[in-house]
Amino acid sequence: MSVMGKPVLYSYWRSSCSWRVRIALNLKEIPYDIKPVSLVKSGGEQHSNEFREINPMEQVPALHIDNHTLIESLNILQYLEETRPNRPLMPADPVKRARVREICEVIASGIQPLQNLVVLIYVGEERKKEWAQHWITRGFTAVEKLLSSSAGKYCVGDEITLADCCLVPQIFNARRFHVDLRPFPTILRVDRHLEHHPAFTAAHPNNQPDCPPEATK
Ligand code: GSH
Repeated sequence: MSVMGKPVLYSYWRSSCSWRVRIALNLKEIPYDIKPVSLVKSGGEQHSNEFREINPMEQVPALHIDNHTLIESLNILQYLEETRPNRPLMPADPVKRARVREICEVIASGIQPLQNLVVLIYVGEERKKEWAQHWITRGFTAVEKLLSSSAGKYCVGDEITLADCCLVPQIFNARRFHVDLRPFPTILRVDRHLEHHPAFTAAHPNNQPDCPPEATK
């Protein structure tokens, strides 16, 4: 029988996709080690030959778990849910499950990829802020509408789900790009309920081992 060590998360402190997985690992109380991958050092360690073997998309996160290395944050979240069903992060009701996946998809397919580092580099320094603001605002307009009928205390009802794991890091990115969040009261309400939750704060970029000290000032 093979010995399975602690899961290892390839993560970057400010990566919203890594943060999604950190939150889920924390909520499910799965101890893990972090292997930082700097997205900026030497042109980005995600582009190294070594890391390309781990993730051919040259992106974080990747999670080494149960003797396998998994990529794609939503896939990783789903795997954790299927293999560690304690502290469920998906509702039992099929319609609510669909609502959770809907919110995850809008964020993970409709917002985050458009403001990812590799895209912003392509868009260029001059336009990147306006570009990110445009796409985040457009996506958050949809998320706000979805939450207006699904949210209780959290994105879907009153239990924390995978949708919350995706939303909170995306709000952080919105603030980073100075998006006006006033038109999104439900998003802000859910954020207020989660910002001091220990699983979310432990996963926050400022609390990561690779967070540069100047970022927390
Ligand atoms: N669909 C992927 C997932 O959900 O895991 C996206 C991963 C992704 O975009 N990761 C970003 C990244 O590694 C950080 S949040 N970017 C590196 C780059 O743009 O060069």
